[in-house]
Amino acid sequence: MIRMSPLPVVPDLPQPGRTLVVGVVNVTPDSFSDGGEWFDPAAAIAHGLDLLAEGADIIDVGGESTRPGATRPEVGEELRRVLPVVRELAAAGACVSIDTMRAAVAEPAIAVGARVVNDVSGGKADDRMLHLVAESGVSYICMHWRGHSEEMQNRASYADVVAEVITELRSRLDEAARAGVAADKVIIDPGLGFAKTGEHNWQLLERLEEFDVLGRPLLAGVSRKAFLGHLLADPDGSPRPAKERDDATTALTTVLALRGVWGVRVHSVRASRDAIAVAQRLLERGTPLSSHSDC
Ligand code: PMM
Repeated sequence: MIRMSPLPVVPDLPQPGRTLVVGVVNVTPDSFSDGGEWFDPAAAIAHGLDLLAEGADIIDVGGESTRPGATRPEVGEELRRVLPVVRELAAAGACVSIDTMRAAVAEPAIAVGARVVNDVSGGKADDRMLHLVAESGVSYICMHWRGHSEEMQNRASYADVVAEVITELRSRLDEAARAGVAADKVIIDPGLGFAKTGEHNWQLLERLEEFDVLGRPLLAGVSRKAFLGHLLADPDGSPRPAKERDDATTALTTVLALRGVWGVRVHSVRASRDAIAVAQRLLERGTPLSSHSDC
C-alpha cells in the first residue's frame, strides 16, 4: 500500500520530508548483532560519526542489551558506557537519542545533549521515566513491552497481536499524558521481537496501518532481527547470522518508507537511506506500483 498523506512530524526533531533513519550505536558487550564491536567509548563515538556521515537523522545510543535472556548492567556501568558517547556525538551536532529504560540514565544523558529518550519499556520499567520526560521536554519513543529480556519471550501470547499491542500502547500513551508528556513529542513503536514471535512480527508489519488509530508517528525496529534470520534460513534450518540480515532489513525499509512510517531504527544507515531515496522518488511522482500485464 502506498502512502497517500503527508508524513507526520515531531517538533524539535529533524524533518527531512521522508522517513527518518535512526542509526544504532550499541555500547554493549552482548547485543545480538554487534555486541562488543562498539563497547569501547572511542570506537562507539567513531561509529556514531560514521553513521552520521552516512546520513543518519538520529543516533540512538544504548548501553543495555535487550536481546532475549540478557542480564542487566548496573546503573553505574550503563552510565559509564553511554555518557561519553552521547556527549561527544551531541557536541558534534548529532541529534542523539538515549536508548534506556532507566530515568537515572536518561537524566544525565539529557544533561549532556540527548534530545530523545528511546524507552523500550514505554515507561513500565521505571516509574520516574515519564515524569522526567515531561519535565525535560525531550521527545519520547514509547515502545510496546511486556517485560525484561529474561522473561519477555514467555509473554509472547496474544489472541490478536495487532489489537493487543495497540490497546497496550494506548494505555502507555494515556499514562504519559497523565505524567505531563506533551502528546506531540511521542513516537510509538510496536516493539518487534519484544515478547513477539516471528509470526507476531510479520502480522504487525502486515497491519501497521492499524496503528494510525493512535494518531502518533511510528518507528519500526526490524534491523537484523531474528525473524529475518529465520526467513533466510539455510535449507538445514540454521538461521542466517545477524550480520548477514542487512539486505533483508533494507528490503523492509523500502516497504516501510512506501507505507509512510515516520522512522526506521537500523544498523546499516547508508543502505536504508538509499532504500528511502528510492521509495521517496516513487512517492513524489505518485508512481502506481500496481503491475501491468504488458510491461
Ligand atoms: N530494538 C532493540 C533495541 N532498542 N528500540 C526501539 N525503539 N525499537 C526497537 O525495535 C529496538 C530498540 C534491539 O535491537 P539491537 O540489539 O540491535 O539494538
